[in-house]
Amino acid sequence: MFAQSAFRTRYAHWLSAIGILLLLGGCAEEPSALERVQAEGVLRVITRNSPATYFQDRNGETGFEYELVKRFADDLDLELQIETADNLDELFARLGKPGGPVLAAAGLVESDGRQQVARFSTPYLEVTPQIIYRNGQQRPTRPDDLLDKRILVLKGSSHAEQLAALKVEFPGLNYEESAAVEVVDLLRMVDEGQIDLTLVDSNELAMNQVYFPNVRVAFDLGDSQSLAWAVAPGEDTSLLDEVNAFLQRAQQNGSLQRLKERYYGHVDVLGYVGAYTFAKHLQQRLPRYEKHFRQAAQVQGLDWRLLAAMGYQESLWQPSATSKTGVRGLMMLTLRTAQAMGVSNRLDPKQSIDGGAKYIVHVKELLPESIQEPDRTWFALAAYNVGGGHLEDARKLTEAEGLNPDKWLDVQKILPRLSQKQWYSKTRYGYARGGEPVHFVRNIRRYYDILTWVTQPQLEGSQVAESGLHVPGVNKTLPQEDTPPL
Ligand code: BLG
Repeated sequence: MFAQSAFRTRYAHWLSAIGILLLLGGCAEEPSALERVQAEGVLRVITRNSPATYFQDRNGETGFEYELVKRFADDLDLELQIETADNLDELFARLGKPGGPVLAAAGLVESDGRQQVARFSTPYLEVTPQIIYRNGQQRPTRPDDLLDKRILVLKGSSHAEQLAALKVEFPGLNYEESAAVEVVDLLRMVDEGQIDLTLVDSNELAMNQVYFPNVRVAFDLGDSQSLAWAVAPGEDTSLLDEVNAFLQRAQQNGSLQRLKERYYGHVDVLGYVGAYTFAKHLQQRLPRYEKHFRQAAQVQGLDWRLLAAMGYQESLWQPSATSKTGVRGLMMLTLRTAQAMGVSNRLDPKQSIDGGAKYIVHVKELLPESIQEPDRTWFALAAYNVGGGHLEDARKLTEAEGLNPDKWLDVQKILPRLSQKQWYSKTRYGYARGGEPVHFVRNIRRYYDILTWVTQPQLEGSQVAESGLHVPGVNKTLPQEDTPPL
């Protein structure tokens, strides 16, 4: 099937290529940028390798820019080829070179200095440049507080341009630019006290706050700015017009908004305090249990990061956690579940993790065949939390509403009804705190995404060791030995 559609696609491209040649022969006009891309059947895009743009995760290539540009390529029936530049100067230098990338999708601010090197699309995201400092240091609140500080920004960035403009007003301002780092490195350097301050865009911070417990926003430097895609400068606007039409469609059909929520919504979901608390626990608690998560996941055929995400949601990775209802341990097993899974001591973290892993596989196997992945995993999590009986009740109510009982998006809308008498009185298993599994699944999915980003090999700067948690862009392994509890 794939081969057939690939054949058709390629065939179509040849036809359009022949069409263009005929056109050329007919009127000797140069094909437009868009026609050239269509004739070749390939969209070459240049980006940066960072969590906010493009990286590899458990499912392959991903990232905000990647997903958006992939939709654009799909809309035009083109194959997408991504290249990455080591720094921004290189990115602009390569854009539009013969045989090179025709489009840059890399979280680029449309700044004055860049008008010479590129033409920008309509904006797809508004961001605010933010001065970042280290928690515990005196918080700068205005531009004069930046004097006599060690400030580092990306070479060739809009932030370097902003600081250059500020230096005209405050000649005592000093800052450095580096082409050897990415935004994650800048944030890490602030986090670890190697530099005093940096300047990054609000979306980059939102995405990375969960890795760096000590970084804080000092103040916004100037007004919000627009991120846009870029093509090479010149008269030909054919590709840019197509890009703009696509961005407008993505805006109107809500797909752009959904993408923004997925990538930049952590802080909205976790809150600022939640985001840096998670970062702290990632460094101080997870290393103690990572080995157990990996082992249990291997035995049960699961992704260890999903188990770790469950453990964070259940207990914030605390083995002695106890709920009001007497559920206990790192994976919060009820006494009944613990007994059924052969767990003799729920407070033993290894036993708890092994029991939790076994139980999630067990409840997943009991789900109807009609529920497919990835929904199947989300349903299994809900059953882990609220029980299979109540989940089945919610699925029946979902069906009665004309919604799809095999889709998590639909069932999660109905689950909260299990705590309202008018609804639960009609069900087999009766009352349940139906809102709880909805939060449970939403949070775990969020933690799972974050853990996936944190542990991706590509951003680690060094070869990944089989165990040991890495922070993206950081050439270090966090300690495995016990650290004092918070
Ligand atoms: C779950 C059990 C399910 C059980 C449901 O409760 O515990 N899961 C585990 O033990 C892993 O087996 O389903 S049943 O066997 O079909 O009845 C329903 O009873 C645990 C949940 C309960 C929840 N945490 C794991 O997610 C919990 O502790 N909720 C109370 C929070 S508090 O009291 O408000 O703090």
